[in-house]
Formats: sequence, C-alpha cells, structure tokens
Amino acid sequence: MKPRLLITRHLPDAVEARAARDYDATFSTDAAPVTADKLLEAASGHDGLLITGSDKMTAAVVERLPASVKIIATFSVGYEHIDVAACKARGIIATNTPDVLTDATADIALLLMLGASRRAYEGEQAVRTAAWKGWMPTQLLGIQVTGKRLGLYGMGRIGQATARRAKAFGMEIHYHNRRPIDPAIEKELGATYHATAESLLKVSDVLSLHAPAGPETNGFLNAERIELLPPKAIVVNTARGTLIDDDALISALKSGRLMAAGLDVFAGEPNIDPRYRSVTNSFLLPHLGSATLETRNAMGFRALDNLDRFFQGSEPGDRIA
Ligand code: 8YV
Repeated sequence: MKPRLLITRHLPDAVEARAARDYDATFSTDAAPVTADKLLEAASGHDGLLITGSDKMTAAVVERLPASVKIIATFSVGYEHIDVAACKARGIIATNTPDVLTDATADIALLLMLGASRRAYEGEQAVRTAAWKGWMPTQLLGIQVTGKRLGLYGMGRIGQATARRAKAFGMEIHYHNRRPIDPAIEKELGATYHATAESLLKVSDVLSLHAPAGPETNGFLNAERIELLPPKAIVVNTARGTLIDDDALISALKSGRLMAAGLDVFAGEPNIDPRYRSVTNSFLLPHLGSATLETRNAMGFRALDNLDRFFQGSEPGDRIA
C-alpha cells in the first residue's frame, strides 16, 4: 500500500505527477491560504503532509494532528511556520528544502537591489502612464551600485550567493553572521566580516537581509539601526518581513533618509502595511524569491525525496525535527 500523502497546495505539474505515481495522494485545489481547521480536517486519514510556508503548523495545530500523521515535509527552506518542539514532542518528523532555492532567491535580491537603486518602479510607471515625455539628462537619476558596499545581514547559502553576484557588479562585500564563514569563501568574495550588526550597518550603502525569522531577528531593522546606515542607503529584503520594523522603514523612505527599498517579503503578507503601496521609492514583489519553474520543481522533488526516504524506512536528508 502506498503512503497516504496530503498536499496542501497546488504544486508544479511534474511534482504532482511524481506524487501521484508514488503516493496515495490527496491534492489541494485551494488557491487561497488554508485555515488551520480546514488543514486539520483534510489531514485526517493521511500518513504525511506536504505543506508550504503559508500553512501554519503552530503547536496548537501540531497537537491536534491525527495520530496517523508521521511526517511534515515543507516546500520551503524557512520553517518558522512549523513548531519544531511540538513536532518533536509528538514524534513527528519534519523536513525542509534547503539549497535548491539559493540561486533563484539570490537572483531576486539582485533584481530588488537594481530595481530600487535604478528607480525601476518610477520608470515603469512613467512609461505605462504616458508620463514619459522624452529622454532628459536628469530624469529619474538613480544610484550606481558599482563600487558601493553591500552589507549582508546573514551569510548562509543565500547570503553567499547574493555576495557572489554582487561582486560581479563591482561591489565591496561586507557581512555579519553568527560566525565568520569558511575563510576560503571569504577570500574568494573578498568579504569583510563584522562581529556586530551595528558595525555592518555603518558601512552598508546597500543592506541586504538574509537571516531567518525568529525572536532574535524580529524587528531587527528598527529606527535606531536605520540611523546607523550611511545617508541614502538602500534596503533589500528577501528573507522575512518580520526582520523589518515597517513604521521605521516607511518613514525613512518617505523622509528620504533612505534612498530606496527593494522588498520581496512583508510582515503579515499578503496583508502588507498598506502605506507601502504609495511609497514610490520602493520596488515591491509578492514573495517571488523562489518562483521559477526550475526551482519550484526542485523544491517539490526535494520535499518528495525526504518523504520517500522516510517512508522507505531511512533518515530524510533535510530533517528539522
Ligand atoms: C517559498 C520561502 O516560496 O522557502 C522559503 O522559505 O520563503 C519561499 O521560497 C514559500 O515559503 C512557500 O513555501
């Protein structure tokens, strides 16, 4: 008998085809976020769950999961939506999908950085609304990233991949991380380690956030820390919206203390702080970091690899609980 797998979201065709071949799979047809009650109801009669970052596995939800559920595989690298301690307490295995989305997310960090520094939103608007009356030497002047200092807050896989790309743009790489990275990679990137976030902020012409969500990073970029950034700095966020104090960022963008921001993630998304919508010096995307077909296929396959291993009686590669 094939294991019974609940897949909470519609996934790319190739991933669903493999799941249908190897599992007694239940596919979600829901496009909208699934509520906890609906998810718990749907989980009944399943041995495993393939969820996404939008499905909140809080302690209260994990505690109410049917006893048949032995594994939760999330289609994401971030796993702050899963209460790992609650999973462990119930003996439920949990896995994530690291590595496979590193390049796609680093690409989006660069897109945001360039979109923000070159005023892409305002340019797009000018073209689309026919406000563009012709080329002018002083129209929509942005900031050139070449020669500027990129500060990476968090230097894991995605931070390093972003640094590699930024180096090719002629940027100087600075980073803060719990500990310095492999000296060989540091040398390759010509990267400078900062033992404190404050020291990093002071040199970051462009600040890019790459730390996970959690109590340690909640509200990290607040008014006090924004003040440490060089004048007219740019803020890029592909990590999690909770790292930013929205009040502080919005007022620094409006006052011109910051030149611009490029944001792919938001606190409370998709219900973002509505004030962002009218901030013209921001370049905003709807959480597209890993949104390429190649990457979403790879994430799905990686989640299925973890499930396969578990149901075949061996250790899944990407265990988080
Ligand atoms: C996902 C992400 O698209 O992997 C992550 O942590 O933020 C994104 O790549 C999202 O979490 C949906 O699962």
